Amino acid sequence: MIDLRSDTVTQPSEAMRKAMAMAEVGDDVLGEDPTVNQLQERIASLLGKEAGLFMPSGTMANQVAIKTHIQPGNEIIIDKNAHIFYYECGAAAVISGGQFHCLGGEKGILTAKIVEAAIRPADIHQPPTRLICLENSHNRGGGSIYTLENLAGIAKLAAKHDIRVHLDGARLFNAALAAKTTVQKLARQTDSVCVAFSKGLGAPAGSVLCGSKEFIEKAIRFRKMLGGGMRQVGILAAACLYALDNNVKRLEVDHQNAKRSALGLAGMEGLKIDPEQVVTNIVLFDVGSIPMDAYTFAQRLAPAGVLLIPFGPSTLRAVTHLDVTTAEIDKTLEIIQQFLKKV
Ligand code: TLP
Repeated sequence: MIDLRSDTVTQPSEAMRKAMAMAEVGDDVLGEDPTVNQLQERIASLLGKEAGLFMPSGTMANQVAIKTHIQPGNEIIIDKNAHIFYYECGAAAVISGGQFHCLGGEKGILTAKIVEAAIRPADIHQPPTRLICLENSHNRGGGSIYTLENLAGIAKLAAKHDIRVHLDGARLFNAALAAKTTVQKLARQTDSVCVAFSKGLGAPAGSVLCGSKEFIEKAIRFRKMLGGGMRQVGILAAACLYALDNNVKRLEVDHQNAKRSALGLAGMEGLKIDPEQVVTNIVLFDVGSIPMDAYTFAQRLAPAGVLLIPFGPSTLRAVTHLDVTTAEIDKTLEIIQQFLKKV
């Protein structure tokens, strides 16, 4: 089975499992897990932040960040397709009492100009804008990315209005690679940032939230409140450290495979995709002119050996990752071509 539903489906390799088994551990709620501490310090320094905090998931990292940044009734500027708004169960409303001000970025990417128009004036009738949440790369935007200049423009605007910026960098390493910059340059534009290890980097779980020392000291309490305080969790942190050492550089292969599949799909009758737009490891394509919705397409394709995820009524998503080879991408294209002949 060629599983392109997400880069979250990757299996920990033998070597990663060995690193996990050998990890030195301690009680992380007491701050005594040496492997977790090593990971937190390493990521914070890599991202140019003062401190880092290990999280069980990207969702918790985002939600703890929001809780740490805002007060109930505050407004959060966000793209309407951002993971935080679209896929996190309304958590910011439940946990932080935040109100979203949703904007429509181009492929999910906001600009200072779009954001500026949404910042609330000092008017007692209106909710104060306190936070801007950005996503890089942007999942529902098809792996689209922020240029460093664009991020810097938003950061400058936010600082002028005393608004914080949080970056959902679940796929920040992919974004930096595609933007030909470093994760540090991107992260430096924001007050807080989280990166995930359970996506393209291939670890079974784990995200790290980074920010100032003061921010992380506050965030630890919220992580505990939400049940994210874990004990001998160096076992997971060891997988993340292994991923950092071994799986960052190879993301290039995933990007090449994504481009290869986009080019292949673009040549197939009935499918709509612009390969130029595919810059990281996420491929979105449209089945618009085929008499079948995306859900049925994915369901009927599965028995032929390819798993995709429906991402809208006529949109499907394929994500490349370390458990899919270039040969399997070619096989996928063959299978889809055959499938299209039959429908
Ligand atoms: N994304 C998952 C699904 O939830 C859609 C996927 O398959 O892509 N931020 C971004 C940008 C994400 O894509 C995800 C997961 C998260 C946060 C949440 O991470 P987890 O699953 O660790 O809570």
